[in-house]
Amino acid sequence: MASIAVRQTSMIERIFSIEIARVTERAAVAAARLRGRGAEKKSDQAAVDAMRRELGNLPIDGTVVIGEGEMDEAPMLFIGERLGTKFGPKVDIAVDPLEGTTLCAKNMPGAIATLAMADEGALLHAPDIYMDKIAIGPGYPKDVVDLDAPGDENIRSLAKAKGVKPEAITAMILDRPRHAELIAAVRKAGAAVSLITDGDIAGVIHTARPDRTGIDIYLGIGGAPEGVLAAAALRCIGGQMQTRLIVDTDEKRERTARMGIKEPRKKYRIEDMVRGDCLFAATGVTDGPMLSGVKFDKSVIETETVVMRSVTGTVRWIRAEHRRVDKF
Ligand code: VTB
Repeated sequence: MASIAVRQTSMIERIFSIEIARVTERAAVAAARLRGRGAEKKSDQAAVDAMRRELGNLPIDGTVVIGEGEMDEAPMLFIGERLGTKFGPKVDIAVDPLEGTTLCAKNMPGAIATLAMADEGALLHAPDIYMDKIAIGPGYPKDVVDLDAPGDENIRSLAKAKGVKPEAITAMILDRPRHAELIAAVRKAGAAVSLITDGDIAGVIHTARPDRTGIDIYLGIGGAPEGVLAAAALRCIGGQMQTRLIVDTDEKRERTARMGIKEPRKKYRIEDMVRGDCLFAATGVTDGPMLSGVKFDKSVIETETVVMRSVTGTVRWIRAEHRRVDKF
């Protein structure tokens, strides 16, 4: 009896790995219609509406744990919102319907629609505050780099573990004034720095395939919700990540406590942010190094989506042609 139940659960979970692609596809198409219009809020809202509509059709009893904000500040996909038909497994859902609203508004590379799903209680309920992050790909000894070590030291440790000179290492970092010192330290160690204007979920994912992306390590401070989504992706494809919430005001301390976080200064690893198996999906909105953006043809809309499943580590790249253009 128990084994039938287990088989059914894993079958449902396998089916969801395709179903969640539908959700991010719809969100990406909705946002892509507004690419390059300088309309950050509008394109985000379009992605939110589409994602929420599609999630509502899934046979899940889902709760949004990473969403558009707390209940009073976000009308849709707010943290705590229940989604799905309710007839199905209890799951946590983390969403970023449009990661890189500015990239979409300016039609710059790298905007994506993204989502992660895990068993109820498995995902860290991160408030929308900053988070310090460090991530590397698979195949290295545990904790070879350390969130609390200086940037140059991490570059040297990583280079040694990879068996190369620091000059052969490339770090990806968000281009922000707050990272000036970090960038200088990484360069001082001899490594190259690849700067991005937005989009650190993709930034972290890049580290999982350094041979293809040229990125060995992701460093710096970005959004905490994006950190949890990135951790879900790395849980599926392998790699290491360490993070810490930046709780530097009373207001943030309160919000963090309200999310149920008891140790706000804790250094999180992937298994602390995603405590169990998960699914991750992302669809390109604008063309980017990881995913192609949505292409609109007269009768067909093309999307590219990556779906990952931690149970097996399978990564699927789904290029879809949607014929019912009117349905999107
Ligand atoms: C990052 C990045 C996002 O926010 O998390 C960043 O991944 C952090 O915030 O795409 P700041 O912009 O305040 O530095 C985004 O750029 C936008 O959500």
